Amino acid sequence: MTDAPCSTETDRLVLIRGDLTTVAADALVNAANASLRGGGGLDGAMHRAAGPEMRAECLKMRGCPTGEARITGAGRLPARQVIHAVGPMWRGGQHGEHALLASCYRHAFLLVQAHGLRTVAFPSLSTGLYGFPIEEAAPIALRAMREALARQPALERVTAVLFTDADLAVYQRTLAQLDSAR
Ligand code: AR6
Repeated sequence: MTDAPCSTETDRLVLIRGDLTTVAADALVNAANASLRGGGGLDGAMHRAAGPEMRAECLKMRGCPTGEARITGAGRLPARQVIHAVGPMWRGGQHGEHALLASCYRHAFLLVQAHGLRTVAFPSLSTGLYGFPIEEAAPIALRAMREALARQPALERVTAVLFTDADLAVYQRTLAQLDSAR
């Protein structure tokens, strides 16, 4: 009998369909905008669910540049912290959008590491109101997640929470393609 395999990056990367505001994790990542003052989409839902304390903390931050992230408490959300990541608005794909999206994920993982967080759940950043095509965003997101899992052994679980079945299918297909290219 062989021992159970040790946790690989693949075991620790989970894709689910769901509502991020109800997912329990050390950190939930919000799809914020540069003002950090809240907005529509997931950002609106996160702020409504978290309550006024998180909003007050966000307002003190004085914004966050696109491609970066900031961390606050999570108020009433089922998490210890919220990481507010500011993804790029899609402007046709020739304005650095891909690099900025990758940078967003990297910054979020730097905060996860700096704060000793072991589980983190992400939405699909930029692919809603900001219009980034999900087929192009998914490989950027999944590569960043796998790189972080490889570099951070203390990271127990990274969950990508997709809002629709169609988005989940894109992520599943993309992950299978990345795996087969290994
Ligand atoms: N759980 C998981 N995913 C969700 C949820 C949810 N509850 N709600 C939406 N999504 P978006 P963006 C998905 O528009 O594109 C805000 O106004 C959604 O289907 O929330 O980064 C901010 O203030 C999509 O796949 O964020 C910014 O101004 C993904 O989350 C701007 O929108 C991201 O959609 C940011 O735009």
